Amino acid sequence: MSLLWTYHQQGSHLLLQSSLSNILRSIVTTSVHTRARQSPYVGTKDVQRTAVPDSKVSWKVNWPDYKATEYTASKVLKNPPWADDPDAKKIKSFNEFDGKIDRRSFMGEYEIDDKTNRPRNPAGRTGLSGRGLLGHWGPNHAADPVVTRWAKDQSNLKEKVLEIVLINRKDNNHLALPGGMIDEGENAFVAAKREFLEEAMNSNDDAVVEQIDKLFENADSIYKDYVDDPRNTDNAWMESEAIDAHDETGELTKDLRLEAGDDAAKVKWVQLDRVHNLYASHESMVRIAVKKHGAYEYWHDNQHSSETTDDTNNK
Ligand code: RP5
Repeated sequence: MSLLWTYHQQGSHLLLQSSLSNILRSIVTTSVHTRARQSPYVGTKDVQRTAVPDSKVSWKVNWPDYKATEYTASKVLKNPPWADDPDAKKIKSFNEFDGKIDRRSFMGEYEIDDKTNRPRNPAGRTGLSGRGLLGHWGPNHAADPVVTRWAKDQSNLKEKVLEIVLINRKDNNHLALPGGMIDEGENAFVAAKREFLEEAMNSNDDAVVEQIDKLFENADSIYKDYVDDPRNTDNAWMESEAIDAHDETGELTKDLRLEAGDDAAKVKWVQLDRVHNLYASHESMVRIAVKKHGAYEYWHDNQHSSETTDDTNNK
């Protein structure tokens, strides 16, 4: 588990905020990745990962015969601007900034294979070597906006329920936070706002940007960690920082006109009154926000909804 501290400058006060995310995360997440071991590999019909049982995920468990399936998508091998050179030996600066590319991990220093110069996934074996669909060897950094407010109709509820802005991803229709990759030189707050504008508002009009700036004015970092993303491999993996923008009174979001854009097929407000089958590690991020705001901890009651839930509204 990463031991990070988040510093926020608010007015003239420098607040040292202990990593609430790490404490809460340990309560709400499981310890081994599961989506990062699924077959066939996402986006393919025939790339099967080597099966890795829970007991052998950790690199500390000796497995001399372990041989992962090698796969890197052809669009990644073509070396587009967002991807690294196919030869990991060309990368000189792992575990630090490499020009504008942040190759540090929230999980601490990761190991590099002596022979291949490939980084080793700090969360353990995935059954797949190479980069799959990911551009960078090692960590690939994302930011996830967690935009919440209190559900409007609380009359039949015993505890206060939050609602949250979620999208359906275009690539797999999964219900997800409207997050995305951090661009070179960006920080997570800027990236989370930009992704929210692109995927949940489909707009960069000045008035809309101003509205979202206000919504994120008191936003907080609540999660900085590994993500159990189905694209992860033994040598490339997702990490994310989740940014919590909570609208306590409902005033900041009452005129928000949600519209899906970019990688999002749909966008909606979703009530957090049951478990939704969210993408990657988004459920963990959402639970941290729920605990932080003292809302109904829906996961204690064993209800589960399909990922295309109906209890949504767009106003
Ligand atoms: C997840 O993938 C992150 O948590 C983030 O939501 C997302 C970033 O990837 P793209 O949406 O850009 O594909 O692991």
